Amino acid sequence: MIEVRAVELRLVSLPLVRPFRTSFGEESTKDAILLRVETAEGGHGWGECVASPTPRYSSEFNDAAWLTVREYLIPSLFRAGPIEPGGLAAVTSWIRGHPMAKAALEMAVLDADLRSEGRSLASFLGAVRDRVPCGVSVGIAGTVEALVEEVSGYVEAGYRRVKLKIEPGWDVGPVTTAREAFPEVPLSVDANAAYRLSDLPVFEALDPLDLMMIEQPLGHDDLVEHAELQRRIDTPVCLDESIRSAADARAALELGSCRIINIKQGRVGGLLEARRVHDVAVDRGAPVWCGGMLETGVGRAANLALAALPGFTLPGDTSASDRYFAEDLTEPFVLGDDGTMAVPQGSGLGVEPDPHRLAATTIRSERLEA
Ligand code: SMG
Ligand code: MG
Repeated sequence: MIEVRAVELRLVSLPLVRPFRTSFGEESTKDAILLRVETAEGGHGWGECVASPTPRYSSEFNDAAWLTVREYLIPSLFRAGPIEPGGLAAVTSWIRGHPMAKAALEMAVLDADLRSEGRSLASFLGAVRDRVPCGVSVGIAGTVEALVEEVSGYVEAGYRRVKLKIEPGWDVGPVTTAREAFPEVPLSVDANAAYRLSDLPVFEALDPLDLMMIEQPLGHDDLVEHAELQRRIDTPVCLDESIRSAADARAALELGSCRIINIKQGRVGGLLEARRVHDVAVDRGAPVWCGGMLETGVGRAANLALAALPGFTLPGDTSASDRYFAEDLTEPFVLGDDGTMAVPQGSGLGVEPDPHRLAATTIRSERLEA
């Protein structure tokens, strides 16, 4: 049981080592809300919200998440008194939507609870490995030369899979060039919902390139047209944005909308729902992998714990700290020469943000008490 008595909200901004461009825009800083909960017993826990500054990847965005946490989630949590972390969803279920805000709070509550028990998040979730294979996500580059150079660096670093962001006008050409330059490297593409079913010729042209998957090619909330596309191409479709719950995962796999699922705990409302998505996929024989939202070390620790579950059989977007930041908030996560990263084994998340780094990166903070 855990009783939260105070919560600190904090918006941090970290410069990215290189701007990250997707089909929906470019980011040159990582702006994230961090939550620190304090318990009646004097413990604490951290959570990171994966929302972005603008509602492009999903309808959530930082200012909205901040308000959701402050006005609705925290008052509900304070009113609930002592709860099991698994009971948080019931306490906040009256609040429709806002999965990223809910996930951040659940992460903090789980971290506090597991710290007090001296148990790691990985062990609590059911991890079966202590290192996980890592991939990297490469933004839309200015030129194919720049793309090949960037991919070379990641391949040399040891990443086990390279995902290329695509959009109309940056697809078959650059992906074919990358395939020719790196014939042996496991490659995938991610469109972030930038295409329509009428773009079938693009996917037919990508089909012979031996891609591991095509991620979220069509509408962000579509399942039916993805099923139609999957019937027409051999390359597995992977869904990201379209999977917001275990129920969505079940629907997608039964409809044939995808053969692979990208699991992001924030997108599905938390680590516990993420585990349920994993379980649905394992039951149906579909591989899953851990997605990324350019998390700081706090959220990265949670992703690595999740990626250690048995069904996460494909490399995730769980890259090393130096792929994102010159200086992370926590001790940096480092890629091993074999392209794997260690799953944190300490209590809870197993990491703690550095107070000096926090002070240097915080642009807004607020404290709420029961
Ligand atoms: O964390 O390395 C990372 C980024 C992985 O490509 C990545 N994420 O659609 O999968 C995705 C995108 C969403 C980024 S939105 C900020
Ligand atoms: Mg994606």
